[in-house]
Amino acid sequence: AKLVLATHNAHKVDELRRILGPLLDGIDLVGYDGPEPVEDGLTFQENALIKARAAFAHTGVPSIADDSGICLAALDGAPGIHSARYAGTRVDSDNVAHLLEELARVGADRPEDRRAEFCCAAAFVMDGIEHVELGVWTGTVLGEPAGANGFGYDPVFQPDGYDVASAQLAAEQKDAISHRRRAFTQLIPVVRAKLLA
Ligand code: ITT
Repeated sequence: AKLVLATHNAHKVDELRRILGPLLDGIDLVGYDGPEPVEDGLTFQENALIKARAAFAHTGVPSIADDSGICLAALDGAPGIHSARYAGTRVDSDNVAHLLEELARVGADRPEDRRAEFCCAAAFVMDGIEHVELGVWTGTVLGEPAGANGFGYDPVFQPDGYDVASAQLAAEQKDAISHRRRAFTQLIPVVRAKLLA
């Protein structure tokens, strides 16, 4: 059975291929280069469904999608669903710099003021079926970037239980505990049940 992965973000594709690999026995995961829908949902879950629906509509093949981002209580949940373009561009280092500026602007200096959640919504759409799962990874935003692994906000996200940034974890370490892992670990049994039924 074929399954379309409806993301254009190469970093997500890498992580998802690693995370999903062992779970996809009997399923052929293919990329998506069709049109990107307008992501006008108000939640990660809505936007993940919008992307999976668009890929299914365009390809006719059952599709999965990832919508993700980082949320800070000190910033009323920002950048949230706007994480990819928080600084007005898609440049990761600009987005990280903007996040640190915003935290400085509101005086969120102490670690306890810098609590953060990475969220990932994983959606599955095929004929007559729509399903979405949310994965959350909690931590703290650091004062300055560290590490070169991962992407996006990984250089300033210190996961709970670790004393390094997510960008200082090996790929397999991040894959084992991330918001993306949590969301897709919940989604894939549903995909398998429907696809291989
Ligand atoms: P697609 O819509 O094509 O999937 P995108 O990059 O536009 O790709 P999103 O709208 O879901 O996807 O934005 C996700 C952003 O959230 C991403 O660009 C990062 O800035 C941030 N992000 C998500 N997961 C992350 C992770 O594991 N590590 C670091 N940053 C992450």
